[in-house]
Amino acid sequence: VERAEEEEGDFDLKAFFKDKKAAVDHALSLSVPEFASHPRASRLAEAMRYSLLAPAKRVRPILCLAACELFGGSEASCMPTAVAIEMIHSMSLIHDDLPAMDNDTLRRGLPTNHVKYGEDIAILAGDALLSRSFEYVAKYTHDVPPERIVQVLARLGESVGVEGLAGGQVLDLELEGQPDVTVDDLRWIHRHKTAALLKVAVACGAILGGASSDDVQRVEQYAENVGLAFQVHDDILDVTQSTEELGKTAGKDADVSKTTYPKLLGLDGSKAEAKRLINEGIQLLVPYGERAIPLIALAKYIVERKN
Ligand code: GRG
Repeated sequence: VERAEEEEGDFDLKAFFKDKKAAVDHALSLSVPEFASHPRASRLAEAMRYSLLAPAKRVRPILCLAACELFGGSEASCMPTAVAIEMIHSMSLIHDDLPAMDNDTLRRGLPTNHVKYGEDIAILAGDALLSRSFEYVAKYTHDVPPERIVQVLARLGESVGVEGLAGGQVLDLELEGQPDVTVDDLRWIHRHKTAALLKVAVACGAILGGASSDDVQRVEQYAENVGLAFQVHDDILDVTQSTEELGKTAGKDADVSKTTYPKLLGLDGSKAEAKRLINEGIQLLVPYGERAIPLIALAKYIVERKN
C-alpha cells in the first residue's frame, strides 16, 4: 500500500474524474432517444432519460473505463459498455425506489421516477433501460474481437440475476426487520446488491482492454473489496450524516428496520473494516505499477466521499 501511495504522488484524481465523467455524461445523453415514434409513448423515453441523466457520480462507468485503460484498451471501445452499466444501475435504482421495494420519494436529489411518472411507467422505464443496455453493447462496441463482446454480454446478464442485483435485493427484503442478521448475511447482500455491479464494471473494462483471465480475476477481487467498502462507508455516512447533519440536504434516512455495519461492528469497527477492505483491494493492484494509479485513487475516493 505504501508503494502504491508513493506512486500515486502527482496523480490528479479530480482532473481524471472530471474528464471521464464529462465523457460518460455526454455518451449517456446520446444513448437513449428523446421520443418514441408515437408521441403518446414518448413519456417512456422521457422517464428513462430522467433517471439515467440525473446528476450522479458515475463511479461504475469510470471504473469500467479505467480498467480498460489499465490493460491498454481505448476509451472509445469501452464507452458503450460503461454506458450500459450505468443504464443497469439506473434501472436498479428506479426499481429499488418503487412502493413494492423501498418506497422512496427522493433519489439523487429529485423526486423518484414513480413519483414523477407513475408506477406503471417507472417499471417499464427500468425494463427498457435494462434491455437497452444489452442492445447498446451489441450494436455500438467497435474495434474489439467479437468473443470479448460476448463475454461482456454474458457477465452483464449474470450481474443482474440470482447471483447479482436481483438476488441481493431479495435477501435484503427477506431479512428486513429480522433480529438475527449476521455479518455474513450482510456481506452476501452487499456482495450481490452493490459489489456485483462494480465488479462487472471492472471485469468488462479489463476484458475489453484485452486482459488475461488471471488479470480479470485479480481486478475483480479488487472491485469486490471496493464494493463492500463502498457499502460499509455508505452505512457509516448514514449514521454520521443523520446525527451530525440532521435536516441538511443529504437526503439519507437512517432506516431503523435495516441491519447495518455500524449496528453489527460499531462505528469504529466499521471504519476499520472499510479501511481493511480498501487496503487489501489496493494491494492487489500493486503489480501493475503506475498504470493502476487511477483505480487506486478511485478506491480511496470510495471511502473518503461525503455522499
Ligand atoms: C429489476 C432485475 C431487476 C433488478 C433490480 C432493485 C434491485 C433489483 C436491486 C437493488 C440494487 C440497489 C439499489 C443497490 C444499491 C446500490 C447503491 C450503493 C446505490 C448508490 O450508488 P451510488 O452512490 O449512486 O453510486 P449515484 O446516484 O451516484 O449513482
